[in-house]
Amino acid sequence: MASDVTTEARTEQDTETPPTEDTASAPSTSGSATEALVAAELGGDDLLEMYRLMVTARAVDDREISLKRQGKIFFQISGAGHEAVQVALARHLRSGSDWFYFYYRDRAFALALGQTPLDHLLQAVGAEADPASGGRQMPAHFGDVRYRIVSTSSPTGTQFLQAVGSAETGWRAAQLQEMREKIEAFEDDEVVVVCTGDGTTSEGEFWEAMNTACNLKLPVIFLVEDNEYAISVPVEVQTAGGSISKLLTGFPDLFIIECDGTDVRDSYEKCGEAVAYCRAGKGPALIHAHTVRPYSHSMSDDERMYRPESEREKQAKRDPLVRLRSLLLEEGVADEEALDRLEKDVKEEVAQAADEALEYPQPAPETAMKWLFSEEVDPTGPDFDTEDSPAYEDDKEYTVVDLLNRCMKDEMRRDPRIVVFGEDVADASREAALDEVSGKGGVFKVTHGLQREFGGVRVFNSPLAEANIVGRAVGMAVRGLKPVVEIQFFDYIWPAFHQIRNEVATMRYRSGGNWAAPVVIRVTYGGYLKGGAIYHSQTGETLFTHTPGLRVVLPSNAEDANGLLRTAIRCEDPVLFLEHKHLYRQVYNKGRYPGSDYMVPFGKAKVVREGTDLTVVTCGALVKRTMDAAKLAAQEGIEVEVIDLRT
Ligand SMILES: Cc1ncc(C[n+]2csc(CCOP(=O)(O)OP(=O)(O)O)c2C)c(N)n1
Ligand SMILES: [Mg+2]
Repeated sequence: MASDVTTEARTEQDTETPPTEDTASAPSTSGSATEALVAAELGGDDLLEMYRLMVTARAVDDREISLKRQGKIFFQISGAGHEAVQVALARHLRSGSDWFYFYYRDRAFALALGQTPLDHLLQAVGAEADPASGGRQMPAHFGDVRYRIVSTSSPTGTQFLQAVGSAETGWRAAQLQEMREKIEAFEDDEVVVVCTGDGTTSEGEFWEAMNTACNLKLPVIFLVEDNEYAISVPVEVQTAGGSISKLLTGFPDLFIIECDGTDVRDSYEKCGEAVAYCRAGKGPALIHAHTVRPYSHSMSDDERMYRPESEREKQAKRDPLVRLRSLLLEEGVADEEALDRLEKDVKEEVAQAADEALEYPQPAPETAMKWLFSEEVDPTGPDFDTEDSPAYEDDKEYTVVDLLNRCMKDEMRRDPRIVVFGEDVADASREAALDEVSGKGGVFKVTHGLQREFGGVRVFNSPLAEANIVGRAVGMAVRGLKPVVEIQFFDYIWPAFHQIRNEVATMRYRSGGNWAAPVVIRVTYGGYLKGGAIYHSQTGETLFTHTPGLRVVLPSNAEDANGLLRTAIRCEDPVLFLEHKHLYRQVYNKGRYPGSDYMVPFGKAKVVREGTDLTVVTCGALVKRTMDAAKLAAQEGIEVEVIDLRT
């Protein structure tokens, strides 16, 4: 292997005997994974095919750069220097069947899965026909339902937990036939690939994802494309010890391998081992690929401001296109003339695609709000309004907690896609204990008995990590599960705010309706608790009502809570369902069980008191307080109308 990077293969770690410092750091040839490697050697035709893809990716970048200079597009970020490992890994994967969470440098990867230069250029020009976002995102935010490339967003690092959630969907469905039947084209040995730069591994969500992927032994391939910089910040500032793969040593069942990401052969061989390991169900894999970044971070950056010329020259020699071209010549796969012709043809093809893309219209201004919510299923419409025909069984009165719990039970019986998870929501994670204990079922008991009835595959505890809960839920929802997750206290929702605001709420919109994350996030909020103090009392719903793409619900009584939660679960939009803690077990807001089809639509407020002098518009726990005040006002002859917003 012609390489100036040290490559190192590390075998699956034996979980029984944790590696000592020596064994953990010693390079060794891989054992079981290599044996499972079925990939054949790369032949001349394979190398040529890979070269064509890499040249195409670079040509698209170069074309975009010239379009940007001409003012015809508004931004450019390239995949230059990362192409080799991407096309090498792609050869081990099943396009249209495995799942992909990319980042912005994965152009060659996307092309290798089947996308065309036109697909990418349509996004660059902001065309409505852009398959990734319908003209709603910046260039290089890849996505394509045909190839299971889930919509890429701009925040670095949000992809990891989503990839875990998508892998976990298969893992759970494999254990439950009724769930499996609902998951589209599910395969037992499928893998989920998630890509990242070196800098982005510093995000906390990377570590949360690693933790869960290892804990559940999920088939997630983490590809770290390490170009040694995150914009201007070098890797040794970013990562303790300067090597992410060394830092990860010790994660159980994680297969770790390094490769020269600018060398197709080395990358192909090492990626093959990682894929074989994951397909065999042994756990997740980390491919640490050493790449280069010959074109600055983006066109908004000039790396000469922080990288000396000598360093830039050194990396230019490792440009994967230069290296593969030399290899093809050295091995006599093609001569100079043939390669020149190939490059010329590709450039012409890409130039034509660019001209074509420029002819496409951008989305019309009146479509600006399209895909904020589902265009097909409208939870504000009559299909979700059975409020006037409750099917009461008897006159018994139940609390908010009772009727929320009842709604979840009804819905879980009806729809095997529903999974419930969060902190302490299970009855007992150690299932053997269930015979002897009554079960926890949430710190406020709202999920009590769900695990006992529906099992641990559908009802389970998460780690104590709120982004983990919501990020995984996104990855499950894009695959068709219906996660109904719990954030234990509103005061601790902030680690998940990033996922909620930038991912859950935007998934449908930013992908031009191709992907959606209809997650229900139940959250306890509010106070009136003795001793709740500042961290068990917050409301803060306005931050979410100002998040486009999210529905926010605040029920004030038990019947509404039941009907609104059913709407939240059955609709196709993401919902933040706020449950005021003080309302959970009051007597005044109890209600009768309204039947398993009772739904209150979103956007429909309720006049809870008639009045002609004054109107108070309120919601949640303040409904009762307002009613009390209205009674006092009535004694003074003032008739107050009270409206409960509900959503
Ligand atoms: C959460 C978040 N923080 C900051 C940014 C701005 N940003 C975009 S790319 C980038 C550097 C990423 O570096 P790395 O992960 O090494 O990937 P590379 O660009 O080097 O391939 C930064 C800071 C962002 N998009 N998202
Ligand atoms: Mg980097």
